[in-house]
This record gives sequence, structure tokens and C-alpha cells, in this order.
Amino acid sequence: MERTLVLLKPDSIQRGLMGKIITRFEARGLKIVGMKMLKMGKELSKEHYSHLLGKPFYPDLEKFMTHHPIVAIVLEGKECVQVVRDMMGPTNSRKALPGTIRGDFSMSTSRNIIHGSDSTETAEKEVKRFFKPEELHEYKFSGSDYAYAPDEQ
Ligand code: DAT
Ligand code: MG
Repeated sequence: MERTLVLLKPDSIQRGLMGKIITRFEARGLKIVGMKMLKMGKELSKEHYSHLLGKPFYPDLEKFMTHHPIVAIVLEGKECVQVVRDMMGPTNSRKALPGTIRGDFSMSTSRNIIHGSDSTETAEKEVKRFFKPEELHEYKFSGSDYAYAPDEQ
């Protein structure tokens, strides 16, 4: 089953939105296989946002992401990388449709509440970047029995 990495960014924690966001993933039928609060170091930020090093907004992004705690979550489900990206909405929250997480909770590009892996290849790397194997849990999730038809599982 596919896995993806979600980060609840500092703004979602400071604004008291963690529960609301996690509830959406649970309600969608996604399985949570890892979850923890942590503070991102500068090295981890540089690795995670390597595609943005050199952009004029990178210093602000690094400061924002490393000065406050974040929550890292690994979700599991069929095609969950794309499902979660669709649930998030686009990077610029003002372009995000109502019903998406960014479209319901954010007005900003840089303070946009949530990170989600952008491809299955990225997801594999990002899950390993944030979680040790022993922090990921294999367990029977009864929700999956109802979220999918037997031939979809
Ligand atoms: P996404 O988070 O939608 O995958 P991304 O990987 O391109 O987007 O960028 C990572 C984060 O960097 C993004 O969530 C917020 C910040 N960012 C991206 N483009 C930005 C911009 N033009 N101005 C300010 N911050 C930006
Ligand atoms: Mg991205």
C-alpha cells in the first residue's frame, strides 16, 4: 500500500488546527502509520527543501520551519500521495478551492499549513527522512475493510 509524508507546519499548530486536519485524513479512510512532534533542524530543512535553496524566500521558509515545532505524519492508502495532494490544494492557498485544507484554512503561499509529498518517489525518500523504521507501525486498521471494496485492497 502506498505511503506519503505529511507535515503539519508551525502555523497549523499555532492556530490550533492539528485536530481538524488529522480528522480529515481519518474521515477520508487513510491509515495513520506514523506520527510525531519534532523541531526541524536547519540541515533537515535544507535537505527537505533542496529544490528551493537559492530562492529569495528560502531564508524565511527555513526560519519559519525550524523555529517552532511541527507534526510529521505518515499516511497509508491506495494512491494516497495524489489523494493527499488533492486534499491539500495548491501551494498558493488563495488559489485553493474551498473544501481543500489550504482552501479552508489559509490565505498565504508561505504560511500554507501543510506539506505533502509530491510524487511516489519523493514520498519514499521523505518518509525515510523523517521516520526511523521502528517509528512506523504495521497494524490491522479496520477502517480499510470499509474504505475499500474487497477487490480494491
Ligand atoms: P508545496 O508545499 O505545495 O509542495 P513547494 O514544494 O513548491 O510547494 O514549496 C515548498 C514550500 O515553500 C511551500 O509550501 C511554501 C514555500 N514556497 C513555495 N513557493 C513560494 C513562494 N513563491 N513564496 C513564498 N513561499 C513559497
Ligand atoms: Mg513540495
